[in-house]
Amino acid sequence: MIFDGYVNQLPDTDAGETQEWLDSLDAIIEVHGKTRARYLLSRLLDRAREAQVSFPATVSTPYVNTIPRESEPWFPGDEHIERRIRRFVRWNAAMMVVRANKSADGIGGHLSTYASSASLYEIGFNHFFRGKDDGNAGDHIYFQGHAAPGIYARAFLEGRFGEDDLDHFRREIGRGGRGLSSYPHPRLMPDFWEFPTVSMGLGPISALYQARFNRYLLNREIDDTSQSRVWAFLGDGETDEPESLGAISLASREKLDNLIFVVNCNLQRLDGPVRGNGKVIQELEATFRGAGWNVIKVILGSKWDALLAKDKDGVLLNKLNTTVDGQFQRYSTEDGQYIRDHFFGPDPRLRALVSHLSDDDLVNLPRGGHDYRKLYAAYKAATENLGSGAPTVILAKTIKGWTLGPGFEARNSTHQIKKMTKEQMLDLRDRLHLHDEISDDLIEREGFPYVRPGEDSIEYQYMMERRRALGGSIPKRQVRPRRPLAQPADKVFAELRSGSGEMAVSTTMGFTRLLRNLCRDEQMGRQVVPIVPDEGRTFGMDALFPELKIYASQGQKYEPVDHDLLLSYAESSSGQMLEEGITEAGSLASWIAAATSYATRGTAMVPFYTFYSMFGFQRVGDLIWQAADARARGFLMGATAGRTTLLGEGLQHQDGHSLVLAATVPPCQAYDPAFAYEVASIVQAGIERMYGDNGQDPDVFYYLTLYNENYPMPAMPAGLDPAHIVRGLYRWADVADGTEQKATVLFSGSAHGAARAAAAELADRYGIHVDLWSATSYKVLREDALAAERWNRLHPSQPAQVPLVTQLLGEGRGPVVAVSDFMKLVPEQVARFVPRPFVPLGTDGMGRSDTREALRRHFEVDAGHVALAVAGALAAQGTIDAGVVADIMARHGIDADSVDPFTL
Ligand SMILES: Cc1ncc(C[n+]2csc(CCOP(=O)(O)OP(=O)(O)O)c2C)c(N)n1
Ligand SMILES: [Mg+2]
Repeated sequence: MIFDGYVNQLPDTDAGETQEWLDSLDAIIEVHGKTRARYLLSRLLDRAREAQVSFPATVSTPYVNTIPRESEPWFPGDEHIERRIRRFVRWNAAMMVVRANKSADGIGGHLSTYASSASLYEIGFNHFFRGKDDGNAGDHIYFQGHAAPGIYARAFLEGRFGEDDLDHFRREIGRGGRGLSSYPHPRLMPDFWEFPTVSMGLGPISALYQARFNRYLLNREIDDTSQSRVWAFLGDGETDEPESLGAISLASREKLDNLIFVVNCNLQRLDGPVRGNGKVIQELEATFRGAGWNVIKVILGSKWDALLAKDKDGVLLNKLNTTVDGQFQRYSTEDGQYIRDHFFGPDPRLRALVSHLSDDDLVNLPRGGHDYRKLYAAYKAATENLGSGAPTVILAKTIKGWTLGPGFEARNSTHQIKKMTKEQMLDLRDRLHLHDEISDDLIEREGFPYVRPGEDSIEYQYMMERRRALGGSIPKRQVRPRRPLAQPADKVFAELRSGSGEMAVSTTMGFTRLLRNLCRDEQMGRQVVPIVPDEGRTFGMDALFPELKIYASQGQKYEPVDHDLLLSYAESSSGQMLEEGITEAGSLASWIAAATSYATRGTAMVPFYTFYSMFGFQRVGDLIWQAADARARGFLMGATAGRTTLLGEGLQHQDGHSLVLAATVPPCQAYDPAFAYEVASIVQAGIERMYGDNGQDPDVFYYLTLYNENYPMPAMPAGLDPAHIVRGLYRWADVADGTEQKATVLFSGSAHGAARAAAAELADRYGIHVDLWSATSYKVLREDALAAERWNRLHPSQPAQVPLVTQLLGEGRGPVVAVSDFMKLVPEQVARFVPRPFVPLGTDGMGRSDTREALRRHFEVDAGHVALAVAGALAAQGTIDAGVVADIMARHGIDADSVDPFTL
């Protein structure tokens, strides 16, 4: 306990006074009981807080609303009209899911999630969420993915969608792909959704880092983000994802009072209760409060207020505190008699509290999350929290499937129900009091009809006026460059193109230079965002600390231990680098915020996130997929790449497959450059594609592997068109004049060393001349080839297109051996498009630790194995004598019976 280490170590300066206080407490407990004692202690703590007697916060409070009735603000809206609007939204949201499943059985969708959260959204739409029509960026709102039908239904009421649109919910292929996406997907609805959320946990962590990124933009005086709040709506079940809660301490550390989480606590997830035997709201309160958040619980609807006011013995409070969620869920499905007997029943004092209420009244004691005024109070408090330094979480207790009827409400199966019987629909209509609008005739004619109040209706006028006052309809995604990005000067890249002379350097070092040069660029340098996850030193980026400075919202309040060194750890509130600490998920979320800033804020930023390549696609692959959905533009730099190049780290560090995983993400432009000039050319072309206007799809991002092996970086060959580097393959060295080309070796990344050594040996010792090609991107080559193949399949009567890789390699003769520090699957992406015998070499198998030489021998990607592969393929063709093969094996000491590294 906090007290053990505190009270027991301090001298008691007035023992008599202490004893008096203790005696009073004892007396209270004895005479009035523990509940009263607890109440008094809470009052004392409250008073102490008011008087700014700092005291460690208690992490949980009783199971009642945080904002007492007396502190509820005046509600400025028209409750009646807003309720009517809400009912129309509820109705249409339900109809669109039911109709979707009628027209295509099994198409899915969710009825109950939105039904539980309608008020949580509507209060925001009518009173809080800011739009973009005033030219500013507005609020950033992360809608709970499964609540999408409700958001569409509101857009329908606002006239943004028609019935045909609603009828294309989850039908994303017809009508030229203009369906309504199942969940928030900017990739599929780029004018509507801004933030992808449906993979549980990614919404909350992205929202958190978006709020942080807004502060970064503000502190660096790049964009005035002070008027934008970030709202994240999430499910209570969703909070079990590590990403949901794993970063919340950052929000309070960074004083993100521009951030509001709203947790829809319907006590259920997909299969059943979130905490049947516990209390999820209490658990979340403790977690968030412990992390320094402002926690607002909205548990009880207004009708409970009178009961609580009468609860002199604290029995009601005690019952609320001790009833577990599973039981609350049960009460939601039972009648008034059951509630009277079981909740209020056992204790006569409790039973007496509700003796004046009918059974119906007991059923209708609503949860706070369905009480509009309580929610208004919570949202208002949250939005007035700016300046407090604390982020806010609203924990709103709701019922899953609310208003949908007994077949839905709080049922364990409710998450999955997508259909309604006619009776259930009629019941819903009655419950929503929509008889006038939805006549029996209409139902007879249309089955499950949509209904929309006309433009002259008071509901329409009211909701549109509210949205106008708040900056227009949302959600809305807009690419509206408020701060366009100028292209960097060409000289930024010149240093890398000229090579390193005799000096041995790595592509990582080259990239760090490039990053520095980019940041110094007069035109766009300020818009570069270098991001590292506590790995800057590993990549030599500590060199950037003093110049760029590490972003720290509170500046640097200490004198760093290395202050006298050239490369000291320099933090500043206007720092440019984001040093995220050991969180790949957080770093990726930061990167996404920066990489989508061109749209969310109209402020194009160019983020470079540099990380251990092993901990990228593999560790946070789902966030990368989310980035693709969000149309992120930026650079992911997979450093310490290669299963043999990063030596000594073993199987959890040595990456030989991130390029395989990268191949699964369509917009990802994945490159495996060997030389610094290749890195420079790819980055230059990438910036132009993503932020310039060169006619190519700009909604892509780049993944480049970087290695830590040092070698002299060659200058960019004279006459080499940088576009040839970007297209994925170019001839790096032809055979010597006057010799006959017998085979071809393709290399990528650090494997160029083995390829070049093998080529030299084959030529010098055996007169076998090979040309060397740098394969910078098998992914790009494959996608080009697939496109050609598809075109040919669909246009059989027209002249066939020839894939680029087929054209390029069709020029040569003999076998093609491809070597890289990645799995064979990487070059195999193009195998069937290479019009010659194809032999891939690669690092298949789990990694292990040893020297580079030993590892390359082990994985059979060293010079000896490249030479062997070339000679073996030539011998198989009958072009050379088999003796050459045997000679190569003998000279290199290659053991034909060594164990296959894949099996180890
Ligand atoms: C990463 C991930 N895992 C699983 C799912 C499947 N899934 C969708 S909704 C859901 C339950 C959601 O419960 P909760 O967060 O409480 O939301 P509610 O619908 O109750 O508001 C699950 C498991 C998912 N979307 N994402
Ligand atoms: Mg839930």
